[in-house]
Amino acid sequence: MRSARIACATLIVLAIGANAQATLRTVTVDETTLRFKPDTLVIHVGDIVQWVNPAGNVMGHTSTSGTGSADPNTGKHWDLGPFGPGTSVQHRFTGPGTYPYYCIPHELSGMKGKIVVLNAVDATGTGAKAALVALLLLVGGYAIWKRRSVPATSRS
Ligand SMILES: [Cu+2]
Repeated sequence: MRSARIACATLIVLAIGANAQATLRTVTVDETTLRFKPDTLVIHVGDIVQWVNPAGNVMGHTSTSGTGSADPNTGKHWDLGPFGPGTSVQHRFTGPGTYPYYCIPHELSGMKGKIVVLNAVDATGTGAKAALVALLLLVGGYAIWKRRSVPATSRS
């Protein structure tokens, strides 16, 4: 039982450690619709978002935090670009929250997006899933231990 607990604790630590790794996530500029794709991206703290302006596009774009030019905090978190066709820009998200952003030259066309940053461990994270599996193993181990403790004479 003690070794099972230690194994589970190790699994949980490994799960949290693995989930703390930074992942590179991509948002692509679609010039046919003047939209960021996807326009809402859910990531985890520590992840890096890369905005890509594909070669073949013809315009420069920005990724600027805030809801628009009227936002008093526009550009407070990041203000990248303009980046031309065939180039990209990146920003690493270090705090949880919902971060709206937009493209300065195409604000009036509605070119905007949102990055939702979740804590490293949450209900939908792989770390949480691994921790749940570890907990189920712990519960399972306990159930097996209980069954074995039942005297043979009491079995039907
Ligand atoms: Cu743009």
